[in-house]
Amino acid sequence: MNPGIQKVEALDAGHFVRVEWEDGSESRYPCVWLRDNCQCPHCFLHSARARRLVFEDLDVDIVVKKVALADRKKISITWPDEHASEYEAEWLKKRCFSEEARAEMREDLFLPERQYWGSDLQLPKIPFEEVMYDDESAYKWLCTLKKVGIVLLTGAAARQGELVKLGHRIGFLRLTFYGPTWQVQDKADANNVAYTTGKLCFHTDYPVLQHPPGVQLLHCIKQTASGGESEVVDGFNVSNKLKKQNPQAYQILSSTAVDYTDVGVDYCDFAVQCKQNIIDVDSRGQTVRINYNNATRDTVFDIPADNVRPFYAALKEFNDLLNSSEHKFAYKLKPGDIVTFDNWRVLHGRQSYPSGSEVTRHLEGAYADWDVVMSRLRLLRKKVLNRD
Ligand code: OGA
Ligand code: NM2
Ligand code: ZN
Ligand code: ZN
Repeated sequence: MNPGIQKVEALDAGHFVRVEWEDGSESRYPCVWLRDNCQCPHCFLHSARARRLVFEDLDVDIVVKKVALADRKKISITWPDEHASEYEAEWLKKRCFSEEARAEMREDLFLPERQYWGSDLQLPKIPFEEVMYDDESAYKWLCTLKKVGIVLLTGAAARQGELVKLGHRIGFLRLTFYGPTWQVQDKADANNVAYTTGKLCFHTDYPVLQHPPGVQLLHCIKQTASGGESEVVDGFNVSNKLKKQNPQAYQILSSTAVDYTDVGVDYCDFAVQCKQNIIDVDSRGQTVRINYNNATRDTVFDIPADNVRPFYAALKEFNDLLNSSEHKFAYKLKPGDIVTFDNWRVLHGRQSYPSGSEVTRHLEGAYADWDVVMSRLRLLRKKVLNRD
């Protein structure tokens, strides 16, 4: 179990509180943070689990007047204005500022662990029914989706409507200009290249949106006899490879804002424009999102003329790596299959298939946001592991 508190004292002229735990370890808490996070009903609205204290009322130079051990599971602090705060041992332990404790909390909240893959991918599969009715299976689905980036759900009915059910299971789907769900099939006067029988080279969906959908769901309702095979590639894995193999190309793709455009009519009329780096990197240098759809890359290209050729050379390097047999994984969807994948990480494509007067291939698609998916994952974890 969690250790109790052995000793508590003020340090640095009252700017810090030091807690000594029963296992001999220690934690240091800045007093401004302690005051800011007073859990009394004046300072904290427990029904909303949110701070009531307004920032204007926080003295950022505050020091403790008195700190004491209430019992081994609680400390109490008296502030200069006589306001009294209490903090529980377990609550404090979780919020310890040490590097290790923060890393542990970070992993718990965000599940940053990644399993990179290439052509060796063992495509994770879970029955659709299980995910719908069993919390453990649903938890497994979302954990794997986060860690590996792709999960195939099998055995759904081969008719429209299964994705709406899956959306309710998560919370809600992401509405876009293509509708709450959308039908991937050959269409006359297609408003998107996806709605033809043509080949789709590796892409992420919807980089023309400022916040592209985090998760994509594709449900196979009808599959053509020849052609129409699917391909996926781990964009984070390939981006790491590019960085090693050609730092210059990586630098260009992670710093050049590419124009994207999408104009047309579907759910309603639209004229969308956005600038995105093809490789988005966070402050620590980790690739966090791929924004690449060659079809919607604008003819307008708002960079100096002399930078254009180097950009194309860099994109060619990346595109070649995506398509190398070492990196890509091919499969063919069957009616009743639902492929779910991280649209910020996994690039997907399909082979062309014969066109004709009849519809020989039909997928229903939908999007969800990572905020919604991660929220459901945390709630399922709590239920399944029976913890807070
Ligand atoms: C799409 C897409 C894949 C397929 O509609 O954006 O990538 O197999 N479709 O048709
Ligand atoms: N669809 C499949 O970026 C894109 O245009 C991806 C989106 C039409 C909803 C395709
Ligand atoms: Zn208070
Ligand atoms: Zn797509």
